[in-house]
Amino acid sequence: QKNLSVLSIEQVELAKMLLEMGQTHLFQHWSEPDDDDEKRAFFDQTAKLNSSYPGGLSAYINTARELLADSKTGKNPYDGFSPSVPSGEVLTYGDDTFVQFEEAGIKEARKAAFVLVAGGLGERLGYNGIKVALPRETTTGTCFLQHYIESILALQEASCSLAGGDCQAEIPLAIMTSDDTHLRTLELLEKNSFFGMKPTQVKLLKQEKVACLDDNEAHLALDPLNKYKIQTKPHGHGDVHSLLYSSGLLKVWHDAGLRWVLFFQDTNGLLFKAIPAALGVSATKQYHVNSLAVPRKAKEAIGGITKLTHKDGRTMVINVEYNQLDPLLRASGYPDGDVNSETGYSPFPGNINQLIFEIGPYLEELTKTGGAIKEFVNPKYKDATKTAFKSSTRLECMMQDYPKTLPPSARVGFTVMDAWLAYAPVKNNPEDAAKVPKGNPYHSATSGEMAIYRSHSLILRKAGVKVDDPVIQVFNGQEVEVWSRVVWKPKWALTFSEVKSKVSGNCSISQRSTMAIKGSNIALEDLSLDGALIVEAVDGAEVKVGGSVQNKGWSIENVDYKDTSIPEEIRIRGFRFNKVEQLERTYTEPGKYSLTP
Ligand code: UGB
Repeated sequence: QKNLSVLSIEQVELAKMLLEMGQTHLFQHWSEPDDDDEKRAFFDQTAKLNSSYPGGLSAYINTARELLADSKTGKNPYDGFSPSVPSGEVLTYGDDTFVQFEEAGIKEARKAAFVLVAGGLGERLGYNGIKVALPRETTTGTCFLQHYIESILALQEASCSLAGGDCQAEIPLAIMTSDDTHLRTLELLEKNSFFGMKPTQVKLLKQEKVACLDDNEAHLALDPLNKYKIQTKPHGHGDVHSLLYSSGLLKVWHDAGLRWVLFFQDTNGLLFKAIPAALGVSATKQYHVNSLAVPRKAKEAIGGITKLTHKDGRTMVINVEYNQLDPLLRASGYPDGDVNSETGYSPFPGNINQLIFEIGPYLEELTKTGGAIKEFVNPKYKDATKTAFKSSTRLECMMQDYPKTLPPSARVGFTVMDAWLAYAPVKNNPEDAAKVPKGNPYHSATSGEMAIYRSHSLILRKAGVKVDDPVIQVFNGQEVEVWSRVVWKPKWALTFSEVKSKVSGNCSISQRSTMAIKGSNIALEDLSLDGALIVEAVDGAEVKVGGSVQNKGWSIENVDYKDTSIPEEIRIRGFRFNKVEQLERTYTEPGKYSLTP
């Protein structure tokens, strides 16, 4: 009572709620003559935990009790549902349908907003910095965030010029950060002038952590180092929905006439190759929800898109997370669980967590739910009695679970594209990547970068360029295909039609070559490249590149991830370039140029 007398009315209410919710233990030591500041800090923290969770802490504790009870009895979250393989839109890169979807997507892009979820620290990768600051590839050294922003700006420009060039669209970008990533993300943006985006175009939304739970009764855990602080842990990427709603940003976008919101993750360097066509599918099929997927290898750490049919007839098409797919299949008459079919892939398409929602229905749904989505709990029990935890746990949620609460009338679809085109995440550290079963993707910094080169090489091949076959090399214990190191800025080409329009005659690129195109009006005509070629041009400079370019080029050196004399972002790849010789040209003034050696 003595302590409560110094509290505000709101704080007293909060304390009462906690006591009613069986959290008396939080106050047991409060009669000790500790500093009042610590007690005030406790209430500041509790008020924040209360306000940042839809329904407040009491809702959190109630849900936790239910989910912990289900977990204790071993209740299967998919009880009553049986899985089957859903049918979706399967695209083939470069065919007529694909090209039409890309065109439709570019047209729609000026009505889109992008949301990058970047609150995770990437424990599996073990990198010390924020993941969006990692180079997407080391030929140009462009980091993920720069590449994402440049892609959005290129989409904006392409979409506006398709609309006749008179549109003022500024595609907004929201970035969900957390205490682990917020300051460093802001610093990266500010240091680099937002990579060319207007600062007002970018909004950072910081997710808060949630309270930890000590036991099956959902007693909130106190921080082991501070008895006036509740221990907290990340709640997962699903927070993005409640943040977009509670910040009012979604409504602002809706009121501004935007139609689509596109969610994406921190380290997929290929993603924007898939965006135009996927957005085209959403617009053409009028999907409320469209998930992007790629063929999935059994046991690959990406969720499987699954059709779930309930005994009562309900059906939904939803991601089943990678750790749940195998037990679900085994429990539903597939005794082998998560295995490849005769195609060499899992029959369930792999979720790459690139989601496209139509804003109208999305905002309508969030107005009902406040952005709360289905959560789960994953306690590590001390023993089989499941009465005590090894360490505190918390509720978690995933952004792709959003459709779980939608009515059957919602149009929920998915779009499958080739993994070489759409998916190259950087998630695993070198040691773990090297242990990935042969034939499954490594999802490492090594494979992530090599996938960029493969994708660009394959796209050029489809556009008629003769690109040599790759060679196989081993870096950090991972066997990868090494294609010609071809990269281009998003403004050079976003779609297949754009690539084709910039390549003509007989072009060829040898395997040992490097080519970086940094400018929008650079055309390749009868180019034969055997070495390294770097061309940069300002907007307004039109450059024709052709003839035989031959030089010593850039060689690839192995580096060991354990060699701490090498910067972390390089050594986690297992290789670096030795820039022996290159033809490099930079055009800084508008005009017409021809580059022939
Ligand atoms: N993230 C946050 O912003 N906040 C958080 O609290 C946690 C994460 P992971 P995960 O496509 O490769 C997902 O850890 O969760 C951000 C899908 O669930 O990289 O293991 C974080 O910064 C899975 O179905 O991935 O697996 C990052 O940008 C599959 O699709 C993003 O959330 C898989 O991704 C993902 O976090 C995949």
